[in-house]
Amino acid sequence: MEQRWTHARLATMAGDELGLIDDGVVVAEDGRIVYAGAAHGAPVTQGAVHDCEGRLITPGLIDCHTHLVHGGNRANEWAMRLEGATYEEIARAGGGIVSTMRATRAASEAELVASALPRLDALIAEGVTTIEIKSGYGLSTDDELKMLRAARALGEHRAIRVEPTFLGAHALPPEYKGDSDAYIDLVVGEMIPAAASLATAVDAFCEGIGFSPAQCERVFAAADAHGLKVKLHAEQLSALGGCALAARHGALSADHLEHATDDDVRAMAEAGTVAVLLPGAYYFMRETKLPPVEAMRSQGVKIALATDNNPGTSPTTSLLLMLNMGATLFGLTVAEALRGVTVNAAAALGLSHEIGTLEAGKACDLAIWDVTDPAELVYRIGFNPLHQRIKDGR
Ligand code: DI6
Ligand code: FE
Repeated sequence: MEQRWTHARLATMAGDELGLIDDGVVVAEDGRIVYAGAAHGAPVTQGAVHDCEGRLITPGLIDCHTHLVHGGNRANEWAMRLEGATYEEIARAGGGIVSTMRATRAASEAELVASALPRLDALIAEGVTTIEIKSGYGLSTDDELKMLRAARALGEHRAIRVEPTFLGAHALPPEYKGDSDAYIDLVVGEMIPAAASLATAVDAFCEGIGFSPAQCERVFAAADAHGLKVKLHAEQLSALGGCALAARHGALSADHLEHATDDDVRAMAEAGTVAVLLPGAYYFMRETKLPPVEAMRSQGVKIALATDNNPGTSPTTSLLLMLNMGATLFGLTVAEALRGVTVNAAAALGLSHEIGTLEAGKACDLAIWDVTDPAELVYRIGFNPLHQRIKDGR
């Protein structure tokens, strides 16, 4: 079926900036964009016409880094942190990721889906049409697969594209009693082969409280062997060389990056690895070390922004808030912030050919906003001006 959205201001994200078109039209056929551009050049079509009355249309938003599926929450640990305990102290005392592991193991697939749905709905209400969801709180083969199935099921409960990522190397489960190499044996020997049909990418937590670069390298090798794309949590709490490792392996993205060096950024630029910045975690952890945004800019590294929704370090379900935080905390421009949740987020998922811009041939995923100036989307704090969200033309 043909459809046409008229009298719109388009932020197509084509080219290097916002790709603004003042009197714009989007034409779609069978869920795909066949034209996005100036009204005067639009093809003549039949079918439904939607008058946007001057509203702004952006590509549907993309949250390219989340841990949306998880059991329970950690409000209690947050309260402890407010009384002086540190994240690392809580993690070493058996709290942290491992407490979410226990709650996640105790939940059925259906319970994981049910608990994630309100979070997903919050993102959908802000115009999100694609979401990446990681496993990583099961930490046994069965529980990791359960998380991935729950992530996929969310994409059947709602009109949203879900990209499931396998993050078995997120934390060491206590039954391994400190033997992280033995756990990585399980990740590469059993989990990745079993997850290969459910996940589209493999991630790991390269960190002092996570896994070493050498261990992450084993995870990447297994991912390669199963034809899965890779990405990495790198340089969040310390500089371990994760970025360089990710770049060497042609990773889609390296994520967090507060402690990344200029050399890391250069390696990412050469490899085309996207920098996924997570201002919610920076804020919630009261981090003070800023990611090297200026180096990313000058080296031409693509920057994406995501919620990192997770119960420990970023309990946010607002990608619009991340736009504001990316600008206020990290110094991104309006165009950088908005490209970070559209075209560059698509690149971080290896989906540039499918989504992220308003261009012929892409999926007709639109966010129609009750604003005319794109800066309003970045400027407001805690206000949602979404007028309508279109997924695959519907
Ligand atoms: N980095 C993070 O910020 C989250 N995971 C990761 O690898 C934290 C996960 C948690 O604390 O539950
Ligand atoms: Fe994360």
